[in-house]
Amino acid sequence: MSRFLLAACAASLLALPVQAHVTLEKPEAVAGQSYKGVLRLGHGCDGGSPTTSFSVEIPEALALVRPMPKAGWQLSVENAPYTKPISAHGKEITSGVKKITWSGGRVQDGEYDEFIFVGQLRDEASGPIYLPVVQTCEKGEWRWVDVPKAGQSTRAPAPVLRVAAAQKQSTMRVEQVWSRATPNGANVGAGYLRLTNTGSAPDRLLSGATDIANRIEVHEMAMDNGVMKMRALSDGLTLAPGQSVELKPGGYHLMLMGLKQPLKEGASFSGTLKFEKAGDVPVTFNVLGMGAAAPSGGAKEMMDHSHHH
Ligand SMILES: [Cu+2]
Repeated sequence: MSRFLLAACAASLLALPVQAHVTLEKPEAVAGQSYKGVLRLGHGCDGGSPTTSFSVEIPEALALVRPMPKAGWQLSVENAPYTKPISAHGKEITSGVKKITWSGGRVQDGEYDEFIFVGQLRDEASGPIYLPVVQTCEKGEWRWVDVPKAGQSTRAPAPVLRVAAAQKQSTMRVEQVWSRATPNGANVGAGYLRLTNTGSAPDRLLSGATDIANRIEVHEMAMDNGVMKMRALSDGLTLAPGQSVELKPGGYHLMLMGLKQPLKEGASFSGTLKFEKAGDVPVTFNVLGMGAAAPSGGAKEMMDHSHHH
């Protein structure tokens, strides 16, 4: 290979900025969360013409958008009604920014610049979201609007934002999870806890599971012909929004059916509770003494006494 060709290869490697599409500095986001979009401009138009205007279209999945002004540039914003309103700070917002244009500035071909906005991804946003950009130069323009199809490369791809689903926050608060020691040979055990439905819809505790028993049922104690009896709640235990329910000895409780090993005071074991809406919630049961009535307050006192005497 001649010296000339080598030089030409090196030059083409150095010419990489031609490949610098308009991209987002942070191409990943999470549904329901705020997002700061930094659009990066890497070069001018064909022939090295300087950029004088930069506009971006905002998809509906990106709501509550506010552009950042740039010194030396005029900012103009087009608003449009949302097809679906979004609530912010307790208010229904029915329209928002559809297009942002920065114009009247100048970015030379060999320079780099950024165009910035903030917004919030809707809860239901998912997958790739495209933000078409038009870069206008003194001579010509680049339309960064192509949406790539599988296996195809495009000359001027639109900046893409990949949106991940939000981690679902549990709407069921589970506290003070405990159990009672069992005598050797017992084939059932009990579990107790306090539940609070922090969601806005009713939910039901359906059942549970643990490695140390065949299954966990939801039971209640109730008077039947003057006799206290327990029965399985086949429809589960319903909690209204905001409601707290304590599962405790003599009332609602979890029943560990087919206990595989005795429960020893001071030990703990894990399991999951199954809720109709909140789904599977992992829990750890702390095993208290056989006579324990609750993990704090009176029960603790009782236990402490039993140790002292
Ligand atoms: Cu029971």
